[in-house]
Amino acid sequence: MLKGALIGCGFFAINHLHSWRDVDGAEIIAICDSNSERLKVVGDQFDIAKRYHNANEMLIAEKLDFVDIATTAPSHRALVELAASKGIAVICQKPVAPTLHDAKAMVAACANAKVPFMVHENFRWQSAIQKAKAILNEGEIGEIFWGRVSFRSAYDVFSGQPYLAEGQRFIVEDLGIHALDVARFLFGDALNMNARMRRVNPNIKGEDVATMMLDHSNGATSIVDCSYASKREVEAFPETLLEIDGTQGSLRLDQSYKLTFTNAKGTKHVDASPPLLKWASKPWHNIQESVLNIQQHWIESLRGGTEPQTSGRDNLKTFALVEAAYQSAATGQTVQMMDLLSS
Ligand code: NAD
Ligand code: 89Y
Repeated sequence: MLKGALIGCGFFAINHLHSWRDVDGAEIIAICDSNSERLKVVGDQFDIAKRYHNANEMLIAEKLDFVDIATTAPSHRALVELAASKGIAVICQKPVAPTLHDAKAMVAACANAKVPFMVHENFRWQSAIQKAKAILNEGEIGEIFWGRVSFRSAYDVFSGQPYLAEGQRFIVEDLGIHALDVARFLFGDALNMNARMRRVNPNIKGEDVATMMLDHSNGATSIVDCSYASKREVEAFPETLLEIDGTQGSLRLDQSYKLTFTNAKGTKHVDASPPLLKWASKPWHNIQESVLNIQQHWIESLRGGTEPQTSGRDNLKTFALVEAAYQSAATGQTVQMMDLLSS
């Protein structure tokens, strides 16, 4: 059993802790939160006796194989660098940092300390997205030339995560980041970014609508669009929808996890509904199962000595797309990814 500790016992960490109970080969032996109330509520709920207010004290006192950081972005760099300084493998929630500069420093700190580092970028681990990827890998629709990754909702995310209403940046940094990672997962790395953004909800500070266009290095073009201002007949939260066209056919992931692909052999319909884990609740269950999947992947990567799919190094390419989207929206210009990644 690999022994881990969790830092940050807030809203989303509950999903981490439920998942850690289900992951094969790992257990959480200690938790840390600077907020005493959260420490007590979560420690009691998950029956974890070792509780710390200070991450440094916890990392000194406990013998750990890894640490799982589930705080919000402003604290990520200091906590990841702390883990690296102690030689402890580290997972960090998205967005990895407030700036690309910080993200690069975190990746460098872990590389210098030879510490495995994964960003908890979980949407690609949703079973519907995995099923779509498997169909593409089997060559069912040929070579992809166009794709769309879309997340449009009017779900109230602010009651559970009030900080989302406060930042100058909102939907691309918080949610679009997942859709951009899914685009990279399905269509490959991006060469450039064009983005347009706006705020519709007057009660928040950041943008809640974004439309992004990417050229991928294999020649495909994609649209990644997200909105928290889209009132639909049936609320879609938190489903990521896909439209993909290839030289031999097409694939669609429509609302209610309806996956369809068409090629010369005809059309196939697949129910890509996620499992409802025993601790999960709708509509969050597709996100919740992806937390279990990514945490299991982390343990397998640690055990096998392999780089996790969304390692810090890999995630720089997703996070740079976020930065590029804000730059492009602010200037109206195309942003070349090479310029951001090499600077
Ligand atoms: P939250 O504010 O509810 O919880 C954060 C907790 O961290 C708080 O209890 C706070 O007291 C604690 N904390 C902050 N700094 C600390 C420090 N230095 N040491 C110890 N404790 C500290 O936030 P949340 O909504 O749970 O979000 C946490 C992260 O999870 C964010 O980065 C968010 O973007 C991410 N998130 C990811 C997903 C996903 O699907 N991957 C979904 C929701 C949220
Ligand atoms: O924080 C966000 C995330 O990562 O997934 C959905 C969310 O909770 C709200 O946009």
